[in-house]
Amino acid sequence: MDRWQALTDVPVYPHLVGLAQKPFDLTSPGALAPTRIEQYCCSAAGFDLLYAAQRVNDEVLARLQELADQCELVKQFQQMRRGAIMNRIHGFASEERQVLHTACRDLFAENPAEPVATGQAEREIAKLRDFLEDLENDTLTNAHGRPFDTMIHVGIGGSDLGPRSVYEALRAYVRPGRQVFFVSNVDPDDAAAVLRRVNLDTTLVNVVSKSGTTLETLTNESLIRGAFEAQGLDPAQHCIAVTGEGSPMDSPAGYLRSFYMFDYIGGRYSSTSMVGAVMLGFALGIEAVLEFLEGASLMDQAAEESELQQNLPLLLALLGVWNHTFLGNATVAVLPYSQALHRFSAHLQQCDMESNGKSVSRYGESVALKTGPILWGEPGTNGQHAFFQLLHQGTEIVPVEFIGFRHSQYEEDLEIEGSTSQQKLVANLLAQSLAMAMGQKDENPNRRFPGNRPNLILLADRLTPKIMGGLLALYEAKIVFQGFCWNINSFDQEGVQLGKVLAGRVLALMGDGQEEGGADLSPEMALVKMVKMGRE
Ligand code: G6Q
Repeated sequence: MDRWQALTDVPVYPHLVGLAQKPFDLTSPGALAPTRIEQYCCSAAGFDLLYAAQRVNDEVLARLQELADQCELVKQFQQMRRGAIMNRIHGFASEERQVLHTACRDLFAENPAEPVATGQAEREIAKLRDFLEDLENDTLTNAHGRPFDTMIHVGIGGSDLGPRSVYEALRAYVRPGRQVFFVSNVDPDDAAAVLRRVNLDTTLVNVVSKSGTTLETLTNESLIRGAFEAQGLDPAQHCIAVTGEGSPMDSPAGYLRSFYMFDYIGGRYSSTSMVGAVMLGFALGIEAVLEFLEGASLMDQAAEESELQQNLPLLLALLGVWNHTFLGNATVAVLPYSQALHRFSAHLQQCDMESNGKSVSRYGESVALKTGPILWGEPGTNGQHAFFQLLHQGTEIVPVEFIGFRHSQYEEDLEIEGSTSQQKLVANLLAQSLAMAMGQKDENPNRRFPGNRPNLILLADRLTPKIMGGLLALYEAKIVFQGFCWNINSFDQEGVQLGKVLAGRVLALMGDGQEEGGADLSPEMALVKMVKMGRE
């Protein structure tokens, strides 16, 4: 949006503000007519986005298209995929990097958007294929010639949340006899609990850290290496690494095999790089990895469509901007009606809030409007028995993004009282969508449902590796489009630095550390004293 430095300067902005004064009334008779439901549907990469239950009409959609055009959202996405430097704050010190997570999956086109990065991705895939074949044909075994059957994936933040949510989503396809555990927290109980459950003799440890310097990951790696040594096993025979080229972890001595992720891939966007692929390849096999990448690639291509109502990621993004910036809703709930997606909202929490939780524009100026919403969620139907009360009758209006599937993964289902469990699941999703939109009148005020709670449904046939790749890429593109629209840098995370620095200072004081000079205690020391007092 270099022509417009702030969303408020974009010509269509006042028109959208005007339309937001009287948004489409979902509670009016016939509001959810069959024609509207059929018309307000956008399909791409195996997904249907049903958005009739949004507070939009054709006029709002036309203005949102103008917003996309005036902010050049698709053009910026195309530039990003082709290697433009997007991770920057103009005029100030910043990361100044390309943003090329899309290159990791641009393997299926004859002419990749950014051939150099895709070439690097192809080389890593080839290394992964060799590694998996070596495991398969027993070239790579433990010291006693036994095959590895377990992987502990050690990483945190972007090196954990995406891969973990993908593993959980695709557990149904894990190869018999293989299993993966994750260790992320520096809380020693996290590693201890996993170590109790595995047989280290046949376990591979996949240490994942782009920087190779992350406190939690290095601590957990040392702890786990110590556990191998305690059992008389050589950790170097069990550890593999995914790291940045030239990082402190980029050392063949300590690891059986190493895979690279590159500078131009942000941690929270890295699930389709080796950060997710090594774990996924071990668990599911190389073919599933390729399907996963293909699904993501199809969604990236869909995001280059110029028509809003044909571009599923752009539409998802701009409906979110409408709900947040123009209708003023502070949060958004992503509610998958799929138990397998139980960690997906946790991944999105990071991907969305670390990307778009920003207060300065790409020009270093304070933003005039709110940027990223608070994103949260849990699977349905469980959530219905928990926080849905607030969604239906609370004073805070929460736009909802439902995710559902026509078929279950395992297809182990039974008809009970005339319907299968999958039918019950999907029926509940549809019912919740309608109840939130249409509401209900009642003489008893406590039984009234105000309705007009915007929601949408993302629907696919079945949660497969390909669909999971598409879902991941869909939300990545949504986040990127929204960041472009708010004209913020969605690719850095300066906001996590201060806490890290203070933690280092506090940690030094937690030992026998003394404060230098000054009669007054610092807040850090005062707090440390409070913690220590509890132990005396
Ligand atoms: C993500 C962030 C952050 C990062 C972790 C782990 O976008 O940069 O969550 O992924 O701090 O970093 P390493 O992979 O370098 O250990």
